Amino acid sequence: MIQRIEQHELMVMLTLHEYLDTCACAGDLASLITVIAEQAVPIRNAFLTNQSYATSRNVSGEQQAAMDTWSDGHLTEVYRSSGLVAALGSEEQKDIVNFPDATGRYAVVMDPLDGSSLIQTNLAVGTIIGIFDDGTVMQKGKNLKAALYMIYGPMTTLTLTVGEGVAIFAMNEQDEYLLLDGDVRMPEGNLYASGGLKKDWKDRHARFIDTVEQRGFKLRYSGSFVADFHQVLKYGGFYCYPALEGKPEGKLRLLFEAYPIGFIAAQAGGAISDGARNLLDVEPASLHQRTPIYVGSSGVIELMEGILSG
Ligand code: AFP
Repeated sequence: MIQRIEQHELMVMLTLHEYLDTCACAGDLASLITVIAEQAVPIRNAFLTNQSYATSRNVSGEQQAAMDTWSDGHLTEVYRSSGLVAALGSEEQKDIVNFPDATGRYAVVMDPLDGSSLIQTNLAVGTIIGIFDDGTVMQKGKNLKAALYMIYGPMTTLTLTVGEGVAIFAMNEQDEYLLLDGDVRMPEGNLYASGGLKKDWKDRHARFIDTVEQRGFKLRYSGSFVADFHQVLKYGGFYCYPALEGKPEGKLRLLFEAYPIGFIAAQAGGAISDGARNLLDVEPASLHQRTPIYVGSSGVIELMEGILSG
């Protein structure tokens, strides 16, 4: 396990390639992770010419931003040409995409551009990826072999787990990822993000939010799950998009958002729940299944489950 590299040691930061060499993951998984992570460069460059909303809607009925469709199409072609991906489940595509010519057996689940409604505001958005190794998209999140997200913010960062803890990298001027933290541990902390209109919160959710606010938790909510989660990963606390009156499944998707982020959270000592159970243990019933999400520090997730279970 790579130990945390203290600030004064930044000059000896490992590259992504060197970090993956220290992990026990398969060589073709390291290759797939690398080629996905490198797409931060073309995706970031595409923002300038893809600011608008598309006329289309995704299968979840949400209006697609031009960057949603651009990044989805770009990453789909990257998987196809890699030959390593047998199947893909994407938030932006109705059905599972199969790649019959692939020699590899990886199955990818992804939200190609999370937070796309923020692109015109220049707030941080990102790409969320989960990787299974048996060619099957529809399976429990606990079976993931790797999960990663890139955030396009003041820095371009990559947060990654291959099941051996969590590492965070930042991209330098040569478009190379350098290790910032090789052993990320989520502290308890006191930040929270809660989606949904307050008038639609269920009583027990409202009681949970009151409880944490009484304990000094402060609101940090941007509208980008991946960015809000990253803040929780670093400082502690939780992000949630709860079940709402009239929307019992909440908003976020189980496969494309909850599973990869939940796997990373668990690897950093945190937890993910739908309010009652560990979401990584939930068998998906449909590709675009939504779920209530509470993800963050293990202590506050336990507190939440106690309050929501009454
Ligand atoms: P977009 O990708 O459509 O911007 O949605 C982002 C998101 O899925 C998640 O990243 C945010 O936390 C959440 O939706 C914001 O939802 P609200 O707009 O309802 O607050």
